[in-house]
Amino acid sequence: MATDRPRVLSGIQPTAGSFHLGNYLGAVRQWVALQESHDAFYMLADLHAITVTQDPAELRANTRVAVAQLLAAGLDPDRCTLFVQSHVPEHAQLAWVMNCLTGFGEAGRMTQFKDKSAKQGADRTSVGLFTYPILQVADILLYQAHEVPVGEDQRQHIELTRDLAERFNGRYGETFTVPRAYILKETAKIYDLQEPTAKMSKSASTPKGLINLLDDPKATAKKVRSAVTDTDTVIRYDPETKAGVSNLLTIYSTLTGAGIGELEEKYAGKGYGALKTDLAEIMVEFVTPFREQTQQYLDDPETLDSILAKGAEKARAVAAETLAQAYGKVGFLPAKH
Ligand code: ATP
Ligand code: LTN
Repeated sequence: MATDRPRVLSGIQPTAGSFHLGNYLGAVRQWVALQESHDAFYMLADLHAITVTQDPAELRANTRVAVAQLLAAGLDPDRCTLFVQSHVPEHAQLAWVMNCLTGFGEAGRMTQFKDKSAKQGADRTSVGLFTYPILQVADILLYQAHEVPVGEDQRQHIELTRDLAERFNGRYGETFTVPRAYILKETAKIYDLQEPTAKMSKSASTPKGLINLLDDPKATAKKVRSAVTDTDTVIRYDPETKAGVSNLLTIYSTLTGAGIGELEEKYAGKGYGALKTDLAEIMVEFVTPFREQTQQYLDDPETLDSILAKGAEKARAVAAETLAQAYGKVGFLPAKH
């Protein structure tokens, strides 16, 4: 793999049985594209997954399903390094160092933590959830990543990564690359089909507006056809006043490559029904082979395991070198073997 390419790193949590359309359009699609131009590292963030209560058998199964989906989406283990976070112990090791560099108040200002802990209540919120963003910082800095492809909801965590990289470099000398968030404006935030002002999320209050890629395509088509729009009938991209239609146009445009303007023209005077029916069909054409390919990968666990073993080995080589540098800078006495 060419090492003069800029580096990207990103991760996704294996916390659900299926990725949703927001995960795919907001993040995974960019991962696939970036493996062509970048030295790409992609990770199943299983250490992050246990910051909320997890069933061990489900976590194991979901991790495999997540790997299979990433391969079905187009990640190629010959073009990127695909690995499981817990297979690379350096993540937890660097996270400790980063924990000690982060202010308590600073961590307390992370909005995702505030939202999630408010929902769960303080007593049910783990300290792991509190330090979750700092583990994410370690994930990124270990690989000296230049860019981090994620959805808009992760921007604050990337800002924290930049702050901590600069703080460490300032205190101990140049060690870490300061990364940038790679967030495409068009797909930074995909919205719930029933509640088009809320982010599409696996933890939505009802599954009706959530498109899971592994769901039955017929159910998916139905969800698209019953997406909430507005009482007007004009098909125009205007996220402020026409959130539902604009979301559908974004999804349509990204999946087909057609420009938004082109779509506005195509559906001028045709009404929402036509747009939804066509988009439902496009979705079915997208998810049907995706599901089949995911299943094929799942049916071959030896291949999955060997991909992950190779990925962990490649990831560890990079992570170990960065960790050794960081440990040395902090003043840890080198262990003699
Ligand atoms: P949660 O239910 O906790 O909100 P999630 O559904 O957002 O979880 P994650 O595993 O946290 O899923 O996200 C994985 C990746 O997908 C991240 O890069 C995130 O920014 C992106 N992402 C998630 N939801 C969306 C969305 N609605 N639009 C665009 N990107 C998204
Ligand atoms: N918090 C991220 C998942 C994640 C991640 C990372 C993303 C864990 N480590 C490192 C980018 C870089 C999320 O999507 N919820």
